[in-house]
Amino acid sequence: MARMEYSALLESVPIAQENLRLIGISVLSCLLIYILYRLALPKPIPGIPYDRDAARHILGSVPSLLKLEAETGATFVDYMIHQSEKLNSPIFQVFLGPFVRPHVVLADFRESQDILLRRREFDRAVESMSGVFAGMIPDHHIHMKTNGTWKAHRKLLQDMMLPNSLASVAGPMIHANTSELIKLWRLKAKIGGGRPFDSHKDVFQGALDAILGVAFGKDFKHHAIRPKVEYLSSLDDAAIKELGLNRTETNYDEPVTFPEGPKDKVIAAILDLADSLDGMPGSAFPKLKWAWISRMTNARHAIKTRKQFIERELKRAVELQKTKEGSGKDPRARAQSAIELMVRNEREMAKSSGRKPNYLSPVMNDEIFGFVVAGHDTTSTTVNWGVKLLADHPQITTRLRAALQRSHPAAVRERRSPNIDEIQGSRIPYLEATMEELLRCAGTTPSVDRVALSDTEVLGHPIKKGTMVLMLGTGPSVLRPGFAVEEGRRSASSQAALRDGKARAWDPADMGLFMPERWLAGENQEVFDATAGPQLSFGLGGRSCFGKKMAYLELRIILTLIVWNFELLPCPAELSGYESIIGITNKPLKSYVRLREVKLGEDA
Ligand code: HEM
Ligand SMILES: *[C@@H]1O[C@H](CO)[C@@H](O)[C@H](O)[C@H]1NC(C)=O
Ligand SMILES: *[C@@H]1O[C@H](CO)[C@@H](O)[C@H](O)[C@H]1NC(C)=O
Ligand SMILES: CC(=O)N[C@H]1CO[C@H](CO)[C@@H](O)[C@@H]1O
Repeated sequence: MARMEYSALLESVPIAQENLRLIGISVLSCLLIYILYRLALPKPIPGIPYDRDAARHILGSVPSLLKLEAETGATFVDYMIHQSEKLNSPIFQVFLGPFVRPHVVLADFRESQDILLRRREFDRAVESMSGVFAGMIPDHHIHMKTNGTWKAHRKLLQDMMLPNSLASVAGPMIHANTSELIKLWRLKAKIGGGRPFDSHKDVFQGALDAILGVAFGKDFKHHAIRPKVEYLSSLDDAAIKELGLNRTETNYDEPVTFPEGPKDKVIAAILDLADSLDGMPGSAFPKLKWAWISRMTNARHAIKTRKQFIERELKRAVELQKTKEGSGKDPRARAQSAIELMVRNEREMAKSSGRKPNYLSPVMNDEIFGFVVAGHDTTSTTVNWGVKLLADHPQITTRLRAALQRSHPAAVRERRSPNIDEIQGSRIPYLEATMEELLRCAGTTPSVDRVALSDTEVLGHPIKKGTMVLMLGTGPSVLRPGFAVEEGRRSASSQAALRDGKARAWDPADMGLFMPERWLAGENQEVFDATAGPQLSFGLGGRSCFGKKMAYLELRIILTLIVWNFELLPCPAELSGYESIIGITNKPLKSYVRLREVKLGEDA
């Protein structure tokens, strides 16, 4: 009816018709824009503290985040910690862009632990993990809901983490490859005469070699560190002088950049892919997401190279299995790589569910590549933080070296590094404690995400199904004093855990310090206690780190060999400090080392 009248009016007044239409369109557009604007504005969850300015901005918290980043070099995790302090609250919400529902941030270990371990209504936050990994490894279980498919995927490589596989496959491989890194660093320490150099790439590539060895076995032909060792060993005095690597009267504090020599193509492809992932966990922010997508196009070649080489390795593993079966021996007993175990598991899983094995599927390809990706950046970042922390705490490093030397007397006598059997056969509480403390202070993975599967409560605040909860692993209650929380606000299971004596907390007076002793118990600090206090480095519960056991083994081997072979001397101030950048992991902005070889027998 109304429309009829309206058009009748228009027909009767033809001159005004055009104007009216324009006005109508303008009003409608304004209304639409206004509605869109209102829709795009953050919709705070009632009762949970937030930054008032952010709630009034269409981009929510992003402008203040970028501002803090520009002014102080802070990462988004620093921003979260900053917010918790500004709002003086263990729980708050942030708004990560238009049309995005609020993210709840939890800066309280006890409640995080409760969510991760005991609360069924929370699961992996698939969207946030997918932001990071979906482009590269779409069929990997890391960004799947906890369901049957996830379980089947995890089964493919699960027995790689059994003590037997770790001892016979991972240990020797990691040790051999880390020894190669030690060789490289000996050369660098000698050629540079103790000048500082960037350790990041070496550690990254050493860890890559190690995990590639574990994944694909002894015959894998692509190495990152070995060509560098060969290249540096080939330089004579004249070349060293000409390249400006030598120490002179004046350059002791100047970092040396060592030439790298020729690079392996497959290694280069993997490194390119890893680089393209860096910057991803910020993908809640559109700017970074676009950066990622455009880089993906550049990374296309690398993706193809990687798919092809893994397919080749898969075929090789299938052939190997056939040969072993043909020889009539138990193929499992002699599996010598993760990919071999995976092929075997695929065959068994196929057999038990009456289907044909699919050895070259995208799932197989992504699971083994995900093993490499998830496994090496995390570990090498932790080691890079580790060498910094150890260099800045010489008394701790000296104590650690003494503990290592006491535990490996034969190696001291024979003036060599401990071998893999010695390292795997020893339990050294001070080494365990140092590893645990490095993990706590490094903040390699500074937060853990979960999503609510149903309407529920966190610290007494109702949240809706689908809300993401981000738990800080390096903030209040882990690395700095936490907030007081009224016991009644905690969940029932959290309160029960306290009654059962299962709640842990650090002493606020020293929780910010790097102090391995905090993990030691007993009269003479002779017992390592992994549950001494809050630690979120590997996440917790059913979706915690798949590779944790291997990560500990790797850290044990790498730390032992580095501390055994080198004194870590302080670097100049401009090459030191604890600022970080966030890639796949939270990395040190500056990772330099200044090394002096430990000569066994001379200092004893
Ligand atoms: C110091 C080294 C490492 C750190 C700090 C680390 C940290 C983490 C964290 C925080 C998570 C998420 C946990 C959660 O949401 O509760 C995770 C998951 C995972 N990690 Fe690690 N990790 C390390 C080494 C490794 C290694 C060596 C591997 C494999 C060889 C690995 C494979 C994985 C996988 C596959 C997942 C996903 C598990 C799932 O979604 O079910 N990680 N890791
Ligand atoms: C499990 O969840 C993933 C998504 O996270 C989905 O692709 C898959 O189909 C699910 N599997 C089952 C058995 O529901
Ligand atoms: C320069 O390097 C060579 C080769 O490593 C070494 O023998 C020599 O002592 C170095 N010179 C100085 C001044 O350190
Ligand atoms: C890159 C590299 O050095 N890889 C080695 C890792 O360890 C295994 C086992 O000794 C070697 O076969 C690899 O060549």
